[in-house]
Amino acid sequence: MTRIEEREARTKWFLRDRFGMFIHWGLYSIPGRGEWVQSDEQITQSGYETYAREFDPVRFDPEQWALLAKRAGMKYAVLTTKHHEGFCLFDSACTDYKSTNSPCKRDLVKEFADAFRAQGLKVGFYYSLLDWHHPDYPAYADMYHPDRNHEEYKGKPYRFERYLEYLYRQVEELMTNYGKIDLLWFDFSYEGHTGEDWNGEELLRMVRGLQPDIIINGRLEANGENYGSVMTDEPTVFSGDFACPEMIIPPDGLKTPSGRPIPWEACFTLNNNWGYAPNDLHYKSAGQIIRKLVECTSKNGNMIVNVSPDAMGEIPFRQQEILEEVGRWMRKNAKSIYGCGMSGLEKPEWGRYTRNGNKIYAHIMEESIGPIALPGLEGRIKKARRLSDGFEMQLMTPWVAKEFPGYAFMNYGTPECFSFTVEESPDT
Ligand code: JFZ
Repeated sequence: MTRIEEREARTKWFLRDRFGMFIHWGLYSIPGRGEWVQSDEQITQSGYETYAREFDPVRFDPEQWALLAKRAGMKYAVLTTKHHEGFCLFDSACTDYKSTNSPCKRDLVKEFADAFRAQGLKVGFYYSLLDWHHPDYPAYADMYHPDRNHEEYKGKPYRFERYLEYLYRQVEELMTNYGKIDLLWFDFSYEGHTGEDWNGEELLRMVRGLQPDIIINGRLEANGENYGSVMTDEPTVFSGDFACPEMIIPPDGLKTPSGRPIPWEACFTLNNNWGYAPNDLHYKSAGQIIRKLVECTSKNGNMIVNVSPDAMGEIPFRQQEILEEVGRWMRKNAKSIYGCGMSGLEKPEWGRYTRNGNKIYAHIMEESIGPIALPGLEGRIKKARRLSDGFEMQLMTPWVAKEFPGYAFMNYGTPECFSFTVEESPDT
């Protein structure tokens, strides 16, 4: 099998599942001004470390998180095992900067993995390549490494190889001590960095050796703005299995130059922060999330939606509410998402199609005051049923249709976004 065929085989479950939960959690949940706070506000190392000495999420109940994800219709979850701040939510033997060494005393990664797996969800680990805490992590730019902006640190020598060793050992721990891991999400390579700079070949060989079925994102050599060689017909070892556009949906999905679909997963925040930020109340509505999920599916992509647990370990109530509402829609309509992808039909003006085999799902997103027109489907719809309640959607009488060749028409009048099934004849 070629590398690209292996990728297609590995990502089957992922592309079927379509919808996941992202979880950004770390010491930054205490200041509550987003996960970049240490860098944004130039907080010194010793200043930031005080958070590690108080971190104690006594209300962390991973089963509740897993149940929320499940009720929302999500099929997998990705937790920040270590974000850029460097604090580990797992019991790493390589550092003292970890949850088991804070008042918390718990291996949060282990509890997360066990609880999500027990609920039948796939388990993913986010691991930051950047590490603002490690003394041998090079300055990304002074701007991104607060300590190096302080006179005493300027020009202080560091040995990158030691950081690479640390990175390798920690990823090895994550791939060894927590059972089967379904997904690994590296974050991220920036100007000038490539997969090689992270000793990526050895790193990936180790990961795939320990977790043969794991799928890995492309950020070992890419970021949220460029996708790297995952986009080519001949991916390298560093390419990863899927691209991860950030807060954006590629207008036409993603394809290699020869036209093979590239697996991708768009990640979105619920408000405007990944990390806990209680003063950021700019929340997206459940309807917006649903429409984005439909859009991703209609373009052969996945969507992963972020929650930001607070320092006590609880997912903010507003975030829970949004996901519960998404879940109410998913319980009735998920057939139009799981296992679905591009329809091959022109995008209709009232919404979007998704497709699974010869079933087409029409997601009506725009209010209509009359019958809606389905381009390209004249004479090809065997029957149409609303997904949510099995209601028979009436096809318009032929005398109207004959004025508009090529179109089928359906009587329809409700303002919300919902979906119905049309069965196309097999010859299409
Ligand atoms: C990264 C992180 O910095 C961020 O905190 C969050 O975890 C997010 C999911 O991933 O954010 C990025 C990384 C790369 C780019 C933008 C945001 N980029 O290059 O455009």
